[in-house]
Amino acid sequence: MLTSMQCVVRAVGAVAIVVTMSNTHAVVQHPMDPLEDTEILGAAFILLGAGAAQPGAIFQSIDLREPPKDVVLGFHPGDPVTRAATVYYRQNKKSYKTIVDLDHGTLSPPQLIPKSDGQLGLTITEVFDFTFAFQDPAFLHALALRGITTPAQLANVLVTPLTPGSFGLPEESRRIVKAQMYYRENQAINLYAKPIEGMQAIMDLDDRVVIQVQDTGVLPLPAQTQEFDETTVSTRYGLRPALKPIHITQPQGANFTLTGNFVEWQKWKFHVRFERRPGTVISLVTYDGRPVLYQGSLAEIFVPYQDPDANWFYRTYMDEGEFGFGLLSSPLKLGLDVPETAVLLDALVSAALPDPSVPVVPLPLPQVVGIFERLTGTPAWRHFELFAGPTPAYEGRADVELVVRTIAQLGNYDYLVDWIFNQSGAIRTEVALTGIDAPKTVRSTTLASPTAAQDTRFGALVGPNLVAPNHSHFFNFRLDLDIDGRNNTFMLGKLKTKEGVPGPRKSVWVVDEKRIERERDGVLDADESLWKVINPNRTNARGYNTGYQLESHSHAEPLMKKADFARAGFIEHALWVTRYDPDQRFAAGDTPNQNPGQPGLPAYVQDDQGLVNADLVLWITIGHHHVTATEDFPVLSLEPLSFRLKPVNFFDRNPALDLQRAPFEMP
Ligand SMILES: [Cu+2]
Repeated sequence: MLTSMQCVVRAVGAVAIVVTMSNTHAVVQHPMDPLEDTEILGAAFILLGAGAAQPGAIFQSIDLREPPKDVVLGFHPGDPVTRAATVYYRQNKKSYKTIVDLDHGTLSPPQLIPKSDGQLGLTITEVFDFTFAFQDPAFLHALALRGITTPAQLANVLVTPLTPGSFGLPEESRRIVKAQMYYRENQAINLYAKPIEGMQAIMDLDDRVVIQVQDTGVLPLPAQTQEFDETTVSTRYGLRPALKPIHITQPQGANFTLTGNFVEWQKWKFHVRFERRPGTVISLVTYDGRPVLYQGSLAEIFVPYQDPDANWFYRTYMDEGEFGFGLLSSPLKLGLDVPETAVLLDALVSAALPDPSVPVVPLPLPQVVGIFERLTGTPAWRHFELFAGPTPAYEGRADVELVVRTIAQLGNYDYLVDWIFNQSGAIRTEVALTGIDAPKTVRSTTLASPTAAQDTRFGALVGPNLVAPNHSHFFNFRLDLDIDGRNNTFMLGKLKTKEGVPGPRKSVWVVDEKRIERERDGVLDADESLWKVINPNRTNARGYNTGYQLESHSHAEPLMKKADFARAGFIEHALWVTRYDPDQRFAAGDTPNQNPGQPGLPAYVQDDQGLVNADLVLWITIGHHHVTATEDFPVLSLEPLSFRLKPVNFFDRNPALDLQRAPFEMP
């Protein structure tokens, strides 16, 4: 096997010097390990060297292409590691996909992505600089109508590029963003306090021009900033007294180990890597050596706003596929974002940043993954027995969890994603929303204002002259379960009322279970269902097939007509069960941006593959309908959503029975 460095040298001799200088990384140890800087650059140089891409191409993404599952599962430490990358790039206003074999310096024939399959997600190089807008007469005219004319005032205009969704409008035939402008005077943290409302600029990202400025009428800017730094809050509203110190200490160190990218804690072992689009990817999860989850990752985010205004209707963001959850992840602060005992990991992703020296920038993202243990302050299990004898009996064990956390800033919002492992064999995945509601400038200052009824039809007044329109947040997660091995079966349980039972009772509830045979029957809603994946070839001591149940704690219905979310068709059902396909990683497909079709899960299940005794992937959507409120501003307190995978007949008894009494238990 060639090293990636040799590939680079082979691809383009001279330019490779740049690469050599940055080759300071540890060698790849496992097929699931993330791409290194040399591999990211190597993939780009292979494309350039082969003439598939020309200088100036925008390498939208260069991500690890995992080896086939057999290869990964058959891998032993020290074996040669096969490396490949999936590359999406933009060349001469066209988008292409190819797979680069980093071992041999070859590539698959680049596939043109037609507009009917959508656009690539945005790149930093395309949205970095909007100075061209300030040369556009219509743009300047609309600002001038709002009293923004002098160079100093124009320098305060912040242009935010918003993805346009897909509504069959003429401008959508081009690669565009719709820009919302904000006026920024001295704001440091809340840049969204003064929306320049009624004005929208449609920009062509290829031609770097404003193609249309829409003006639905001038509204005065809100007078007040909405900063939330300690000094501003202290001056405006006052601060409560400071807390006395609270410290979390682990005097003998953490109970988990990190070897390469593998984490081991209690009986769990898993691989962690970080990717540009999904952020943290958890792979090869085993409990006590038994396979549970081959891979779990965030598979899409969809955030449709619920305001039909000409400047708001299109705001139906696909935060992962259009922007990149990993790319926009931010450093974690010890003692605040994560406990002071957390271990922070750095990551590296490909970024199309403007840099004349390299075709793509391997962008280091410091401290974006936090791993820590958490004493939850609740028991894992307990029983108090009053009637045990002369004195009551008590037996219980303290609950400790292991958390893997990432936080991304997607525009005004901040999203936490936690993968939480517990001692009872369960994995809980939590998303929490914080950050700033996207606000809209209005005339009203209170509900007593004459315009208030009109202004608050689709949202709440969160400050003087500011309404936060209602919206939803949907998160889809891809769960490639391998319960005790690859061949699994999905069982759908329904709780039903059974009448005509013997004795005085008129009814009881019972569980009706059936096997889901094919993909089109594996499209499921969140009623009184039990979703279970079993291994039909394995049983526990009681004779049950070993299994895991998936339970949603945060289901949300679409509440819109299908035409308004066609490209996010995954939200129409709470759960989709598909047969494993390495090319299916994202719930709305690879290119949801401006996608006019119904990509992703609705397309994946078209071939209606069999699901019995097969390699299954579960796709769960959790969501939150955000009815905005005054407390959301100027910054939103954490709003949590979650789902959980829990063992069902996987073990012969409570797996946490073997917990020792904790040394921190008080007498
Ligand atoms: Cu929200």
